[in-house]
Order: sequence, then structure tokens, then C-alpha cells
Amino acid sequence: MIDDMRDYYFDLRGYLVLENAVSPQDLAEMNGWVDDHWGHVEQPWQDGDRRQGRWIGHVHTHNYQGEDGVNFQNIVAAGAVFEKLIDHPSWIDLAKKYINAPINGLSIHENFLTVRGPGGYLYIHCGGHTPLFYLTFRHQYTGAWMVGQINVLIALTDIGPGDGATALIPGSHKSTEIHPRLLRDGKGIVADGGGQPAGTALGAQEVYLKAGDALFFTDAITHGSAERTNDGFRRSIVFRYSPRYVRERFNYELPDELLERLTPERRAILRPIPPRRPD
Ligand SMILES: O=C(O)CCC(=O)C(=O)O
Ligand SMILES: [Fe+2]
Repeated sequence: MIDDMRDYYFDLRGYLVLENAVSPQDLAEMNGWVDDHWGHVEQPWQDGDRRQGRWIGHVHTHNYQGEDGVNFQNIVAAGAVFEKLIDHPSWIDLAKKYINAPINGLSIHENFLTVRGPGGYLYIHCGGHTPLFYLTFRHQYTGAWMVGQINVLIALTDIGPGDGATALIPGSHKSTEIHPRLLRDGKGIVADGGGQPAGTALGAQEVYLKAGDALFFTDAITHGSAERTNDGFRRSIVFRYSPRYVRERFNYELPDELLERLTPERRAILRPIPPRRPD
């Protein structure tokens, strides 16, 4: 897509699909990592308590709500193939453009790999009504972009009907009307949390991806994921980009050897403001 068209669609709809964003070789390597850690998908928690994740080095098992499967948080610490995603050429320039990195800098707020099986889903969250500061979405006539958070969701497997695709409401990042499912006592809330998969929400559209495609979207859009009704597991990765002032969501630490190994560009995205310590 030519730049002007892409900018127009991103502004209008709040998302883009980047086809063949990740190479088949990298996909195979990332899927190999999941296969090698399948024991953590079958038994993700310590003592069966989902608030107690398990550690694989600096990678940590986690989930948001109970039905959304297993998130391998801090996946960037799982090896070189995941490090490449930090500033992947398929999306990094777009993320920098819309966040307006020359002014706001760039950081990664959260990075994780999700494995989600039958019955798994995410309820709807976000929307233009939400007063959460990183859900800013501004592009005024001046051409000055200022997007507070961009999610890049990479499909590691094909995601089609019944697979629990990401579901979103195109254009809802600009909606001042509150989605009926996000209304409580006449006021808008950030997340539904009511046990309903996003796929059944008014206006929601499932976005189907081929393995290797990436869904690039503003976190401000009303979104979640449809229920997985097929057998098997959906595998995906999310990297969330924000201005450098938005720091790591769960404050996962990075191993020293990783920080030392990274290129200066990658290190600056993962740790945009190095700690200051006395000599
Ligand atoms: O898992 C999905 O399909 C949606 C993920 C999501 O809500 C997010 O990355 O913000
Ligand atoms: Fe989300």
C-alpha cells in the first residue's frame, strides 16, 4: 500500500493488516520455541493458581482474565528470533511515524506470546470514549501524529473463522458514543470483564490472518478476541509500542546479557531511559 493510502486507512479504521510481515524461517523458529515449552501450556501455573506464573529464565507465564489462555510475557528474553521483533523492518517505521518518535521517543510497553485453546477469548476493551492517556489518537490537519499505543499482533498460525481471531470495531478509536457493552450506569468503562467474547459484540469484525501476517492497530480501538470454537490452539505474539514515557507494563526485568547484546537501537526501545546510579 502506498504511504498516503495507509495513513488514510490507519486514521479512518484504526488498524492495518501487514501481510507476510515475518519470514517463514522466523515463524518456524518461534513455533519451535512454543513446541519446546508445551509443558508450560499444559501446566502454566504454580500449584494450579493462575496468579502464580512459572518462569522460563526471564519469560513468565501469565493471563489476564482466566479464559484467555497462556501469555508468555517478556518473550523478548526467549532468544534472538524474538529480539528481531523489537525493531522489525515490517512495522517499526510505521510505529515510529504514528507515535511520532522524533518527539515522543519509543518504548515497548508489553511483549508476550499467547497460546489460546478451545473456549478461549478476550472480552471487549477500549474505545474513543476511554480517558486512558495512552489511548490518545491524534492526527490533526498539521500532519502531527500522536498515537499513544500501537499493538502489533503477529499470527504464528493461520487465524480464520472459529480460531478465536482478534475482533475489533473499525473506527471506534474515534467514537465518542460508548459501546453498549461498555456502558455501566450511564458511564463508559474501559473493559467489559463480563464474560462475553469480543466476537459477539455489536459492530465487531473478526480479522483473519495468515501465519506471518501482523495486525497493526491502535490500542484505542474497541477490541478483544472472538471465542475459539475450533480444536487446537491459536498462537500469536503482541508487541505494544508507546512513547518512551510509557514504561514496561509489569516491570519485567531484562537479563544483563540481553541488554549488553542488543544493538543500541533495540536497547533504546526496550530501555529508553537507562537508570541513573551513583558512581
Ligand atoms: O488476543 C487478541 O486477539 C487481542 C489482544 C489484545 O487485546 C491486545 O493485544 O491488546
Ligand atoms: Fe487489547
